[in-house]
Amino acid sequence: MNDPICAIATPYGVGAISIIRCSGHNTLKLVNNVFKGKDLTLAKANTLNYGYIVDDNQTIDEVMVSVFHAPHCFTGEESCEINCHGGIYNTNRVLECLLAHGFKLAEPGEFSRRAFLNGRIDLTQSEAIMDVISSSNDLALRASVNSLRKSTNKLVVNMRSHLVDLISKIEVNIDYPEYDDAIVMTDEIAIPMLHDLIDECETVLENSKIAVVAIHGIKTAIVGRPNVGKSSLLNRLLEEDKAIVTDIAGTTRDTIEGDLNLGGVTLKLIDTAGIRKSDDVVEQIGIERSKKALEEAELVLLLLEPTDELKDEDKELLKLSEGKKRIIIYNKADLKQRFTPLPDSIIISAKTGDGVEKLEKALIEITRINEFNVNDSNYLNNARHVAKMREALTSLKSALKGCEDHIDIDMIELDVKSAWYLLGEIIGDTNSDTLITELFSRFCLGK
Ligand SMILES: Nc1nc2c(ncn2[C@@H]2O[C@H](COP(=O)(O)OP(=O)(O)OP(=O)(O)O)[C@@H](O)[C@H]2O)c(=O)[nH]1
Ligand SMILES: [Mg+2]
Repeated sequence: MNDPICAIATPYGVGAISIIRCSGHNTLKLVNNVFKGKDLTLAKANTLNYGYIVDDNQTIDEVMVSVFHAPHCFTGEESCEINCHGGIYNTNRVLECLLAHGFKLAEPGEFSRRAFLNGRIDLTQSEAIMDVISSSNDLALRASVNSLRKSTNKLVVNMRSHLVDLISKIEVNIDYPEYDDAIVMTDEIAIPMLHDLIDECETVLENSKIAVVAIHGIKTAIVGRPNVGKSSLLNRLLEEDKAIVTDIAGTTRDTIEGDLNLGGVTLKLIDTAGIRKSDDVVEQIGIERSKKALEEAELVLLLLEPTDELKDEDKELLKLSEGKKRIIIYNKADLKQRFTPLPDSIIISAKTGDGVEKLEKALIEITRINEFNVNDSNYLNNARHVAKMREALTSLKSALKGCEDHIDIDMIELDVKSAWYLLGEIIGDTNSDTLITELFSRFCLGK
């Protein structure tokens, strides 16, 4: 498992320096065999050592080698990083030299996997490393760094600890029935605890929805009949002439996207082709794309004209967007027609900008972005974690239903344990020994 491995850790290309990472059994001895300079096997931990990589008496590169001793380094193994000059050829030559002298080429993610297997980081932290790398805005970065600093781990460990409390109470009751009547046990102990756990899971999942929106942006489709001013609204919100605007109905044929930063959060706006019956093949394809954009959208901006009369297409769009987060907008308010707007709608003029500020406020409100505090640590920002938490919630609900239906407590315990395992999968801890150790640590002395 801890065979010596190495890999180039910097991007492929020419730069100031490139780094080759080495880790595993005998790493320092093996590197020392091709290193001319100080004896690396005697070098102190966390030192930088100047020298040359030499292969068959040929000097390949002038390098600095940082030396780390187990377990106080990323992988938890003896390891080093060779800082080469940042060229492609010389770096590859150093790598080849290491491969010829006892190292294996590391697989993708193998350093992090070893860090995880050696207990240096948990699964959420290894995923956070990837999330940090792929962050594209400040919130995403801060949320990933929080997770790197174990915020997700703490959240999950805390919930699991409540689950262990419940499991231990059930087990004690099975072995030493404090309550002769199992129904009393479930009604007085299990049901209130399960309610608390379910509430906690639901709160975290609800916060996670807001977090995901805040971090990754919300897909927002602008839909409506041709000519209602969808492209004008896109341009107005983005403050640029992104989409073509004309008074010809059917101007927009394909979806047009643009990111709107609102209060530090991204709305991924999608302008769509106007919905109507059309014989034009290109327009028909555009309309299909509009419907798809609407279907996939997390938020819909449905544009109407300022009149009482709803056309069939308007009715169709109102129906298609029902149940979704949506804002109904009457555009062209500057034309000042008398009409009775639908409830909770917003009246604007994309042309003059009137009402657009109100619309922006409504956008922030509907996404509840302003409720999200990246430092709160009561959310999950990784899709896998959210999926596992959802599964755990299903198990907890099943346990609660079991209690309410007065089924055998052993069966209820299975569901509670399943929730414990599922949450464990978030942090990469599904070892039943851990449950046993934790369980017994809660029993009183002598029992
Ligand atoms: N008076 C007035 N005209 C507007 C307003 N918004 C858009 N228009 C005009 O309405 C026409 C259509 O605007 P677009 O933004 O192209 O409409 P659209 O919904 O994107 O149309 P399609 O792409 O054909 O579906 C243009 O002539 C715009 O100048 C507004 O608030 N007031
Ligand atoms: Mg348009």
